[in-house]
Amino acid sequence: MIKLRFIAPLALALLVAPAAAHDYNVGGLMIRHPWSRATVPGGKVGGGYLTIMNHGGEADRLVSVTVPFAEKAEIHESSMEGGVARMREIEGGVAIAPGETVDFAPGGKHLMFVGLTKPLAKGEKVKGELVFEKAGKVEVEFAVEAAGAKPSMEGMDHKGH
Ligand SMILES: [Cu+2]
Repeated sequence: MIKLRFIAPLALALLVAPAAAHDYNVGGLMIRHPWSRATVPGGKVGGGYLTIMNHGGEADRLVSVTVPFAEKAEIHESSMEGGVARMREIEGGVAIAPGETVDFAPGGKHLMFVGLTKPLAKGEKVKGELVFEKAGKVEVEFAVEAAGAKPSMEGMDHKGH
C-alpha cells in the first residue's frame, strides 16, 4: 500500500511526456534540448537551458551566445550565498572537456537573456546562436516551456550515460 503511493506520482510524471527533445550535433559536441521559460509581458530577462556533451577528443568552450529577441545573452552561474540566491556572469565562457557533460539548468549554470524585446510564450521556439571556441557557431532553437518548468525527465536520464 505504502509503496503504491510512491509509485503513482512517478508513473504520472513519466506519462506527462516532456516537450519533444531536440538535439544538435557539431563536431564532437552534442547539444541537447535547448529550452527556455515563458516570461510575463514586459519582463526584461529570460533564462536559457541546455545540456552540452563532448563526445570528441579535444576540449571546447562555449564562449558566447546571441539571440535575436534580447539585447544580449550572458552565461551565468547561480549559487546560494548565506541563504540568498545570487548569480554572476561567468567570465571567459564555459569549458567542456572530452567526455564531459555540462548542464545549464535552473539553479546552476544558465544562459540569461537580458533586455527582452518580446515576451517568450509557452509553446514557441526561439532561435539563438551558440559560439564555441573550436566548433564555431551553432544555430539552435530554444523550446519555450511553462513559466515554472523544470528540467525534462529526458535530459535527466541522459546524465547517467
Ligand atoms: Cu542569470
